[in-house]
Amino acid sequence: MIKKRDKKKFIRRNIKLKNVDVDNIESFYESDIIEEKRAQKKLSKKVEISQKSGLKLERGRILEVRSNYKCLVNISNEQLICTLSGRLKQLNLKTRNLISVGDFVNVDVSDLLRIEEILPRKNSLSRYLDDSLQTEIVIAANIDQVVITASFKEPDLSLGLIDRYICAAGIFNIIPVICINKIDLVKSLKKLKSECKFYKEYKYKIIYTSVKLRKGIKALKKVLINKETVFSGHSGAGKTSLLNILQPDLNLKVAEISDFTRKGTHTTISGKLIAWDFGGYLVDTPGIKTFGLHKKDKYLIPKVFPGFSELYEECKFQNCTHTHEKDCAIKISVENGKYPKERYYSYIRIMESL
Ligand SMILES: Nc1nc2c(ncn2[C@@H]2O[C@H](COP(=O)(O)OP(=O)(O)OP(=O)(O)O)[C@@H](O)[C@H]2O)c(=O)[nH]1
Ligand SMILES: [Mg+2]
Ligand SMILES: [Zn+2]
Repeated sequence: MIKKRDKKKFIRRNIKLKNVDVDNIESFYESDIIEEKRAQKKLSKKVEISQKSGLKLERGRILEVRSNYKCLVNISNEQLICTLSGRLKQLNLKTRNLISVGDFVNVDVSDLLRIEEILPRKNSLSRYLDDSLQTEIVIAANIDQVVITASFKEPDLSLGLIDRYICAAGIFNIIPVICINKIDLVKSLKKLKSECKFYKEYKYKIIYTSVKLRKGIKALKKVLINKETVFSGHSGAGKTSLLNILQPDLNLKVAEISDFTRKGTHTTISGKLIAWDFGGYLVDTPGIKTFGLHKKDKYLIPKVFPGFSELYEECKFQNCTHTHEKDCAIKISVENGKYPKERYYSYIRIMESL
């Protein structure tokens, strides 16, 4: 049953929706963003450390979130288990994602190791659940790039998922790198490359690898040097296997062949930040089923969807959604075969899901 108060809110929002005229759709999204920013400001105020006396604060970085209140933190090159302060613990329980692997924190080292403050993030790679609140799941914070790890088979390649990651990378200002693993299971590599040629044509970095045959590993390593990279993708695609081969002493746990199911076995259960011995950092993460984008970012998708950034400025309308508008450069490109239909349909599916 809808509570009376919620019901009122719902009706008010509906009225607002009715008043939006289509040409002015951006201002509607803007009001959402202002709301969101206000909420964030409120939260960061709460997170701000109170000037308690006697604290001895040291800067650290979260290597792993082990539970709702325990984290492995790097402080001056030492790996230490720290707990969240009572105040942060409460907030973390509410938001479920207050703290993430990659976060910079201030830890009180005067007595017990307590995380007192979470510093503002440069960025984060986040996905959102399909619930009514679209709960945010932070995959990693403060990173340079994401290796979108897919496999040709076991589990099957999903270009739709790659499109979603590229959209998120555009929204969060992260460099996307596509890695298609398990090419030892491919009958014709030529055919696979032709199926994915779109990404190369639109200047995305795409690397084909096989852990089994040790193929493509050098090319992958080249893009990782001196960067902070999160590996994300379906469970079972081979994220951890790739990391182990890139740096053999990592000895991270990978799925046993006998465990294998088509959907993966979720072998990695928490995100881990680790230093490469060749410079830079990696974050290994648990596999995901789907990558949900947030409604509030819907207005950005027409600009960041793969291949659109080079085209959308030629659309007649500045806020073109590339669906019903006249003189849309993207629809024209689809019609004359310059932009692939399959990717356009993938775009439509994303827009409809929001
Ligand atoms: N044939 C083949 N199998 C591979 C390759 N890379 C990894 N695998 C196998 O795929 C399975 C899953 O590998 P993981 O590295 O655990 O996959 P993951 O992406 O880390 O999975 P999660 O931790 O569950 O998200 C394991 O049985 C690996 O041995 C490859 O290049 N070729
Ligand atoms: Mg793994
Ligand atoms: Zn358009």
